[in-house]
Amino acid sequence: MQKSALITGVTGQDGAYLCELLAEKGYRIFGLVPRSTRYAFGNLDYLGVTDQVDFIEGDMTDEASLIRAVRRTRPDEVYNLAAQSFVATSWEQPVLTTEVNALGPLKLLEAIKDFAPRARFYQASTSEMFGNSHDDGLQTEQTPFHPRSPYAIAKLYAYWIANNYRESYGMFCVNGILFNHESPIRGPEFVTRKITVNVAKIKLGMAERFGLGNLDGRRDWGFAGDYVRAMHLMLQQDEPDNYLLATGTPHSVRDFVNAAFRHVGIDDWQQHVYIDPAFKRPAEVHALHGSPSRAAEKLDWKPSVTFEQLVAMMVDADLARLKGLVAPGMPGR
Ligand code: NAP
Ligand code: G4F
Repeated sequence: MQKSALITGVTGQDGAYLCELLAEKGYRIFGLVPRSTRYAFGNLDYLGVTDQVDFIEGDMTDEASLIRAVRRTRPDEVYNLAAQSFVATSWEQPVLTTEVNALGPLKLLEAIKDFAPRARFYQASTSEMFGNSHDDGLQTEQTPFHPRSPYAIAKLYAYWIANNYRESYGMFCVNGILFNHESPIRGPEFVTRKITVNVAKIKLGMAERFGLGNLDGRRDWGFAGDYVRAMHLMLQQDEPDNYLLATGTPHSVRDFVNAAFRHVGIDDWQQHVYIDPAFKRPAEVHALHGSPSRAAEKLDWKPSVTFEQLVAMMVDADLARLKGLVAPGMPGR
């Protein structure tokens, strides 16, 4: 029988890659979209999957719309990817971030409990919940959390409420604790895409320099396409559980800058990058470095794209877009 999935955050980076995967698997896909972005389908268009999705208007802050979406679709699987996902913005809009990222999942879980209690639920949890906490430099499913931003604190609430609905009501709720994952359709405000867009512009003579904040921040960057495969696998297990996804190989922002410029044959990248304090954060997470061993063992998952391949893929996509090789507006962000 055909399976169905309801995806919140369907127009985001992960939403688009997940749609591509589920469409290949023959799912009926329902996508929740807020009124404000009802027609912002750039990422879905980029991957050619817009036609595969039945869109339902709704917003994570509007409980009635979530109830209606779940009642109308009665999905087999729910992927809660919607979020105010930009950490820096969470200091500017902490209340909105909490309403979307913490209370949103609670409202969605309530709707599922009442109208589709057998649906399997995926919560997009994050390595940001660890903050600077680690065990010998490495984060695992057992590492204590110490969130450092309103974003991470809201996500920690969502993590626990998903665990709690599993324990309280026997619902199939899983948390994917995902480390940073990127792609050519990563939002341009995130550091990787900001770098690849600007490097492509500099290569093409369209810009000279750009500003960045903390170059010493270290992240464990993987490819979004790999990570959505694991989201799906988590919901196919016999028992619900939480899994951490990472590559296991961290790099600094400086490494990313260096690799992106190197890819286009520019060696003197220091001439093109300046430090702009406006991009420094009130509380920084200095280093995220995850161990994917449990996901490898239990889900038989491993990332397929290396750091160098990821950088090259993103820079090449931005070069192509800027040369007009991809229709304007694709992706539209
Ligand atoms: P993204 O590209 O920023 O996508 C977020 C999605 O949420 C967008 O479709 C956005 O719609 C939607 N959204 C925002 N506010 C909403 C609201 N009030 N109601 C309904 N939808 C709303 O994020 P992503 O990179 O795909 O990440 C997906 C999820 O994984 C997020 O929850 C993020 O926090 C989490 N996560 C991401 C990473 C990562 O490295 N990418 C790592 C760990 C966890 P609009 O764009 O139209 O506003
Ligand atoms: O690319 P970022 O903004 O991603 P960040 O804060 O790690 O968050 C992303 O990954 C999380 C998972 O760990 C997700 F939960 C979250 O939703 C999001 O997808 O920043 C990465 C690093 C930070 O250390 C930041 O301080 O880059 C540093 N950075 C330096 N200059 C900058 C800049 N970040 C941005 N966005 N812009 C800069 O100019």
